Amino acid sequence: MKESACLLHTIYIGLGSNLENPVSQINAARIAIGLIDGVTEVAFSSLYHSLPMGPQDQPDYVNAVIGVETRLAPIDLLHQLQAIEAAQGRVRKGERWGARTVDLDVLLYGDQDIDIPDLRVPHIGIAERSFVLYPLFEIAPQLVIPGKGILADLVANCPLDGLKRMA
Ligand code: A4P
Ligand code: MG
Repeated sequence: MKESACLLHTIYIGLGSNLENPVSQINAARIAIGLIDGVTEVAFSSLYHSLPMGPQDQPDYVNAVIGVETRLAPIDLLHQLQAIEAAQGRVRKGERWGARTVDLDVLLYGDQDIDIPDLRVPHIGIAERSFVLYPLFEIAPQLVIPGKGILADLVANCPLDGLKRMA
């Protein structure tokens, strides 16, 4: 794993689940992320209940955002997150935006713009999704999203779309 000369970055990861006890899935993924070698949790949002974006014949989602610090290279972090998805039984059926036990998206990697075959950061949907913007704003209200603008402005212009913070 490449840790080497990389600087310490703050990374935000979106967590989503709508299968097999979503709250447990999110909590298990949070623990697994904290156990990645070289990754330290610095913030974790509330859990949010959200209506499915995409196909409507699937259960509602639970979403959250975690902030971590790491020197891992972006692609290495992505591979670690994909291993966690696989360990939690994620099956990719080829349907876009279909149901899943857990989905871990790299939302932001410091202030970097990354566009390589397997990874685009900021995440492509970051600026339009209430289930990403609101939990992110809860833990990092000062953020500016590269290429998109001030997070507070994006939140102010994003309808809740049924998003509810869970107790
Ligand atoms: N990939 C590229 N950039 C990234 C990134 N920044 N983070 C690539 C993570 N992966 C990234 O992802 C497909 C490919 O994206 C990967 O191979 C990776 O190399 P995937 O997880 O296999 O597939 P996916 O998640 O079904 O596709 P996609 O288009 O990423 O979907 P999204 O954007 O993750 O949306 N509704 C609610 N309410 N809440 C949700 O969380 N999530 C989705 C999935 C749909 N509807 C939802 C929710
Ligand atoms: Mg995804």
